[in-house]
Amino acid sequence: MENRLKELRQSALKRVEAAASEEDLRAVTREFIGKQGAVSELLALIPNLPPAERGAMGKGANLLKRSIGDAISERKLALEALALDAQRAGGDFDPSLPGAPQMRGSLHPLTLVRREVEGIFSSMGYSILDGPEVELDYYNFQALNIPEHHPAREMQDTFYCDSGGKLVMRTQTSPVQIRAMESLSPPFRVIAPGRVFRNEEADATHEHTFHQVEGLVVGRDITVGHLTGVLKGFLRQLFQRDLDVRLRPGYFPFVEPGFELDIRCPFCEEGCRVCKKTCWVEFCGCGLVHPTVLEAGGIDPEAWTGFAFGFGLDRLVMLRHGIDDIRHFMGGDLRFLEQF
Ligand code: FA5
Repeated sequence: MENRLKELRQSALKRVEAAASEEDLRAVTREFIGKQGAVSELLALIPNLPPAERGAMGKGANLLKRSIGDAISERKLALEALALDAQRAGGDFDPSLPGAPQMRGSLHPLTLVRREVEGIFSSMGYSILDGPEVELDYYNFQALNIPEHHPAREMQDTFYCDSGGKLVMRTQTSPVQIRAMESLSPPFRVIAPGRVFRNEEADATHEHTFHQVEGLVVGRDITVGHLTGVLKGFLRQLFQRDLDVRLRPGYFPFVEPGFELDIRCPFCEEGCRVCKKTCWVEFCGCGLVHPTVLEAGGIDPEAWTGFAFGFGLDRLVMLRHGIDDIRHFMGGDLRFLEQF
């Protein structure tokens, strides 16, 4: 039996060495290590051997099977390399032909507009800040003048991350206001774009995960005029023309007075689908920073004042590109994404 193993090894390796094509290699595989090949035949004889010899024989036959298999794979690679060399040498290979086309990705529309927004505010001297998406209740609510059990908590359905209610998925980018106040000395101006989360059912204009851009300016004698001036300047650059804005009273516990700022519909004069025939489109919540919030951020409200705003980036992108359903953004449909 041992001699048979040796013989088989020698003849199989010789055949592999001599193989000149894949077809030859397939034949060697069949004859030696296939289901009915020589090695399998040998394995079938093992039960007839004396028990003391069976183990060594089985091991030897399996090793042989593996080494023939390895030799076949090696020879296959060598034949492929030879074929490529021959093709190149024969002049059929044209290195100037274009390669197989590759699928190219593109930036998401939200990323494109976020970068544009960051560029405009940077040009106005604003720094760009980031904040954690999993946030302490303290920053998301308490320090923003929304204590526990305050009815304003009902305005934003919250995903809580722990049973104690200390950790939340941030419902707004406003907590970055407090983090900014803690880490910067006034005067300063910052924006903080980022993802926010609300436990809401999705529809054409609402998502549970969406994006906001927060703005905060702290300085001396800040007024509502500064606030509207900055937002009008921003909108002028974004839409490349002057757009009227209007303020309506709006309640946010962290600003006083607080407003909703609307922009005149960029698409029509008499009312259209986008502005729902009102000629005005809601743009953001905003106001002058509440003294209690400045204090929570470690800033003296007697010496400093500020304004803040927060707008939904998704809705802005929808407005910009006439997108009718917010769910397209995270739907993963390439036909939508490839348009940007
Ligand atoms: C706020 O979140 C305040 N933090 C904004 C603010 C900042 C006010 C600073 C004052 C000072 P509001 O809940 O209205 O406010 O959300 C702001 C914007 O987020 C909305 O105008 C809207 O564009 C967007 N938004 C709110 N909920 C959703 C949602 N479910 N899906 C998509 N966008 C949303």
